[in-house]
Amino acid sequence: MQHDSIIQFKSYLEKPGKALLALHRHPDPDSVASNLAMADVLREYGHTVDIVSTDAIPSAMSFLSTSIQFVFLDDKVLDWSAYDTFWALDMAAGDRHGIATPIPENLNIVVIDHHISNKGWGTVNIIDNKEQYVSTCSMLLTFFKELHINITANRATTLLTGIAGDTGFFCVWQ
Ligand SMILES: [Mn+2]
Repeated sequence: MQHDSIIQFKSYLEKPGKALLALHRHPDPDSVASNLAMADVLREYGHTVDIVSTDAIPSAMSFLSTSIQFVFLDDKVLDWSAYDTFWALDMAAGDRHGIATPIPENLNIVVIDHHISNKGWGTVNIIDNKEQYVSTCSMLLTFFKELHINITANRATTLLTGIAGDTGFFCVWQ
């Protein structure tokens, strides 16, 4: 991971605010898990956090931490002005969240994503252009370790779930 990516990540992490996180449509384990792990760390750093979703989450993932309640946007409407920063994890493009309300132009957006198709649609773009990471959860694991963020048992389980999901249970040569 490039050093400047870590610096950017750290600077936003250490600036507590009102954080919005969102699952991508038809949320998969990497989307759910990366958002849960990031939300947990953001809270540790003093941010208030909401995770929104426009789709239901497969019940098979219900074993993951429930300390953070998902906000389901059944009408796909969101008041973006309630937030300082949108942490867009595992979201290859700016419309993948399915939210109908347009994103205000002045909102800070931190994109953290492993999809090579991601063109960098955020204010800060931490993207794996070299296909070094199999999942967004793998990227977070690297960031957390580099910054000496405690990988609690809950965070480890959560990140492993995302990595297992995106690799078809580690059946990817990378
Ligand atoms: Mn993914």
